[in-house]
Amino acid sequence: MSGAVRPHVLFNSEWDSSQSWRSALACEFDDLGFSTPDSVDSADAVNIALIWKVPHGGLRRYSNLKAILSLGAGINQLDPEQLPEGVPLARLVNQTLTETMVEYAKAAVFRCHRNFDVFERHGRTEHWQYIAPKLAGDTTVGVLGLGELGSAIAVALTREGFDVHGWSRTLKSLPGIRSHCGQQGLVELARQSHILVNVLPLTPETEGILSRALFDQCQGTRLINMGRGGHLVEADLFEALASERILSATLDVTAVEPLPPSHAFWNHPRILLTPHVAGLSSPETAVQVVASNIRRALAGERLLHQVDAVRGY
Ligand code: NDP
Ligand code: OXD
Repeated sequence: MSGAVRPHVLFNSEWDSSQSWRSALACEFDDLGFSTPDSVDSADAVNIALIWKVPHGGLRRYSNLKAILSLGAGINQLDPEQLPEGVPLARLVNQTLTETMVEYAKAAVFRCHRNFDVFERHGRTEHWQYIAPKLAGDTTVGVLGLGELGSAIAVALTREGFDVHGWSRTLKSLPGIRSHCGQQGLVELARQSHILVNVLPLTPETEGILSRALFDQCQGTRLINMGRGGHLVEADLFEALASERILSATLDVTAVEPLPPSHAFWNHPRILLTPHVAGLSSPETAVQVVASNIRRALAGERLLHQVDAVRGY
C-alpha cells in the first residue's frame, strides 16, 4: 500500500529463535525489514523492537522506534535506564503461553496435593510412611496475581476441584474463586492456603513479597514460584523451610538465571527447581498479536497489552 510505513523489526533474544520469528513475521508483512543488533545497517530504519532483553548499547540510538514489544509476559527484564522515553511498551499475551503456564501450575499443584514432594524426600532415605491422600476440595490453593495468567490458572484449578483463592491489586469476580486484595487480604489468603502459587509481575511493590512476613502466616504450606526470582527473599525461604512453615518449594524462576552451580537451592531436599520453563511463547501462535501491535504502532494507535508506566505492569 503506497504511503504505508515499512516495518523494520530489531530482534533480540538469547532464548527465542530469530529465524522462526523472521519466518512467522514474513507471512504477515509483504515487505519486512528484520535485523538483529549485530546485523543492523541503519539504526534509523528500525521502527519496532521485538526483544526479551535490551541489546548491548540500549535502544536510544534507534531514533525512529515506534514500539517496544516484549517477547515475554513480564517486562522487568528490560532495564528501564536503557529504554527511550515515550516509546510505548507492550507485554506478550498469547494462548500458548497461557496454556503452558496453566499446565505447569496444575502439574506442580497436583504434585504437592498428592504429597509427591514428601514421598520423593522420603524415598531418598528409604523411609516408608503412609500419608492419606486428601480430596481436591479439601486443598486450598492461593494464587498471587489474577491477571492473564493467574486468572487462567485459578479457573483451571477450580475446574480440578480445588478450593481456590486469589490475590490481586483490585478485587475480581471469577467463577468459584474467592478474591482478596490489600495487605489484610494477602494475610487471609496465606493463612488459608495449603499451596501458594505466585504469578505476579515483578514491580517495586511486589519485589520480595515472598518473604518472612508472608511465610509467618503459613503452616506447612507448599510454595510454587512461577513469577520472578526477585519476588522471593531467599534467606527467608531457607528459614521457613527449616521451620516447616513452608513444607516445600517449587521454583521455576530465580534471581540469577541460570542458577550458579554452587547455589544452596541445588540439592536442597525440599526444593524442586525447574529452569524457567513454565511458559512457552511460540512464534507460530504469538505472531498474530505481535503483527497487530506492529500495525498499531506504525499507525500511531495504542498497543494491545500496553504496559502502564505508572503501575509498572
Ligand atoms: P498481568 O499484568 O495480566 O497480571 C498481573 C496481576 O498481578 C494482576 O492481577 C494484578 O492485579 C496483580 N498485581 C500486580 N501488582 C500487584 C500488587 N502490588 N498487589 C497485588 N496484585 C498485584 O500479568 P500476567 O498474568 O500476564 O503475567 C504475570 C507474570 O507472570 C509476568 O509478569 C511474569 O513475571 C510471570 N511469567 C512467568 C513465566 C515463566 O515461564 N515462569 C512466563 C510468563 C509470565 P490487577 O488485576 O488488580 O491489576
Ligand atoms: C515471560 C517469561 O515473562 O517467559 O513470558 O518469563
